Amino acid sequence: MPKDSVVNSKQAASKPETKDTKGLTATKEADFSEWYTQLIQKAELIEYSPVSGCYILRPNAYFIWEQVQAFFDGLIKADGVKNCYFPLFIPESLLTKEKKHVEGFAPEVAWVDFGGDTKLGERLAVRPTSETIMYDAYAKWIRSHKDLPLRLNQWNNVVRWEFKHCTPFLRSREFLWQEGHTVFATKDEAVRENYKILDFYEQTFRDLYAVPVLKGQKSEGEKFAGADFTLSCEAFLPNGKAIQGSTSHYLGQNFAKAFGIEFVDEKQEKQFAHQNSWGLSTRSIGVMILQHSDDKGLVLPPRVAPVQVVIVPIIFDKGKEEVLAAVKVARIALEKAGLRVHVDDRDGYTPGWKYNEWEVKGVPVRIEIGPKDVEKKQCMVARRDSGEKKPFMLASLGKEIPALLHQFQQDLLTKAEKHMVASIVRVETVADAVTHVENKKLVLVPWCGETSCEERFKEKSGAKSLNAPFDQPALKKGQGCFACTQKAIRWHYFGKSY
Ligand code: 87F
Repeated sequence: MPKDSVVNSKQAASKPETKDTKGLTATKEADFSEWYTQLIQKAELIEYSPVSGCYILRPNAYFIWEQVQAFFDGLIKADGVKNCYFPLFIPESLLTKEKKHVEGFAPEVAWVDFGGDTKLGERLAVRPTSETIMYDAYAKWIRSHKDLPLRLNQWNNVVRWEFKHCTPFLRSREFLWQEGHTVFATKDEAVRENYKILDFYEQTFRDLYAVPVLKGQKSEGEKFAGADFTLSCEAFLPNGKAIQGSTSHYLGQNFAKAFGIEFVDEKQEKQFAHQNSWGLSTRSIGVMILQHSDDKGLVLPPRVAPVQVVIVPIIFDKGKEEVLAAVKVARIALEKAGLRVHVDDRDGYTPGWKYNEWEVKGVPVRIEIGPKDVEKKQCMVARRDSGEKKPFMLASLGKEIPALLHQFQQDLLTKAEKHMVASIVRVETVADAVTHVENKKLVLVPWCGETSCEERFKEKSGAKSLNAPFDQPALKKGQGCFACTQKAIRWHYFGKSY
């Protein structure tokens, strides 16, 4: 701090430098879980609520979700999907109509038994997902091939009463998501949509969150029980763990048969429809946090950051007016360039204290403007990701900061991509796979596809199957499964995961 600062040092010190205001005390490396807990609270993303496993999304978190909503919503609407809203409550008889899909999930369903003191005639499930209530209506709406395709989406909340340990964003008892439910006359159309939606998810992860994903097909053991097949986007985090980002299911005719979704085709013959369902949830925010953040706190990709640029005036008695005038000009130029700007001109906080705060909150770019800078018609610009600090000319901020943010977004993605690519190891035996998984790698193995191999490998390594990449390397002639004596049918990713 320069000596002639007018920020009263006593005043600054009197601001409680308690746990609430300082940076993080835990590191990502040494105590990952404490680091995450501190980060999400100090970045003002999350507040804990009186209900265990249910979290408050504060404006900083909700803003991110709004960007994702706007982006993904734009993609699906341009593709012809329409939004709608179905009720939160699902009668028990409806939820259990397609037995296979709820079997494993039944313990997680939350129920309403009473309205006031009056016991309900039939208890109501709090929606854990909307297949059943939507398909009950679809059966009424769909009569002819002319009613198809039917492609609806909902942005809503769902409840799954988790008994495992909950973690904000990653696993909570209530979360926000979109659920798309589409119906087609033919398998071909449904499957094509299914892959396309997965591309939209990949785009959302890459372009907004700067998170690269591995696209592929889930194993029989890991797919949604109600589906013929499940596609997924899997992210790979710096701690060596993979995490499922989103899924897209081809439901075949399974639900159509259970709910009577039939149509008369062009030849006047009755057919069961082909369906998809697909979802992306607020869990994706957790994936982004874990991908980019560091020991100083949150690192936000500019495209989702509530504040993209923070300007901190450095005020001394001398030159105060000039600094404030330069700050104002800079702010207007940046806002004109379409950026989300905040000027931190609070009294009584030292610049350093302010820097810490905005670093914890993940603001991508900080601009410092002091009297010496103004004299030189410049300012200092600091990047949140690399910590790099450089002088910029004040007059060119409106052009250069947008370019810097663009580069910032790109650099986050490139860094994550490099890490992901460098972490993928192709191996052919369980022994090699175990070694690499222990070294925080993702293994690509030739697999026969049997669930027993998956389970055995999990016991040895703690790693689960993630997905089988669409881009399959050629299997050697007679290539055996990595875990048994049978022939391999495909290459599949395995890794430790959330
Ligand atoms: C919990 C309770 C009851 C997941 C549940 O992935 C039912 C379920 O069906 C359940 N948890 N699921 C699977 C959800 C499948 C599917 N739904 C639409 C998605 C994407 C969006």
